[in-house]
Amino acid sequence: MFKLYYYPNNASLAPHFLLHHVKADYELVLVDRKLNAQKSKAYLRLNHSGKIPTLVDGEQVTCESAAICIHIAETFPEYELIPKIGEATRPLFFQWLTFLTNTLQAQLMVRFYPHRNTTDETMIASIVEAQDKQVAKTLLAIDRQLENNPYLVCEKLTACDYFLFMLAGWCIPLEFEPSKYPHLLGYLIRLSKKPLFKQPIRKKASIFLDLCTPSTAS
Ligand SMILES: N[C@@H](CCC(=O)N[C@@H](CS)C(=O)NCC(=O)O)C(=O)O
Repeated sequence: MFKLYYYPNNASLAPHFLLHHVKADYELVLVDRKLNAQKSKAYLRLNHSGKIPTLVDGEQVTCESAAICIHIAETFPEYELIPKIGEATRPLFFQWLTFLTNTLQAQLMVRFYPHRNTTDETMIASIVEAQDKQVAKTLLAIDRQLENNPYLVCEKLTACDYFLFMLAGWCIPLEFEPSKYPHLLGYLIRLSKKPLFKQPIRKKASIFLDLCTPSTAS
């Protein structure tokens, strides 16, 4: 039995999708951010950074959303959510998952928590403005990849798609201008129609979809 320490629409969402996809036996444990539970002594023993998510798999404790996704995908190889060793798409899988977590996720963290990146209050608006531009460039790179590929890693749905779906949801409050990213938007709409992206997880995590109306699809 897996235990996923989560908070709705946080970085726990991609692992949550994957656990659901592979029909794992899992339990969700709420880490209540409203009570700052991610910094409680008990949680810090599991996750030294005090960040959500954490996955407990027997004696194995894994932190970092991308690492958790890899662990789940590799534990259930029959679902082919990660290419096998030797497959040409495997390096691409790592390329895109790393890009998502190191670039898009990291940029979004600065965008949403600008005060953590300066000691000068007067700089906050400028950080937000600059970061919006960085996020836009990153989304454009993803949009280009999706121009000729149905999924981020070419032909097949992988853990990367769940990760991107999660991060795309975080972009909604930003100026996520759909016409700038027609391929990304078309892809999100296609994913949203898949049963696995629907209830109960999508609703519970308040994933975006509203933005992805068919009229804006490419
Ligand atoms: N690199 C980590 C980052 C996780 C992260 O930033 N989690 C946020 C929620 S999305 C969090 O726990 N924030 C609470 C805090 O910073 O105190 C991962 O991907 O797992």
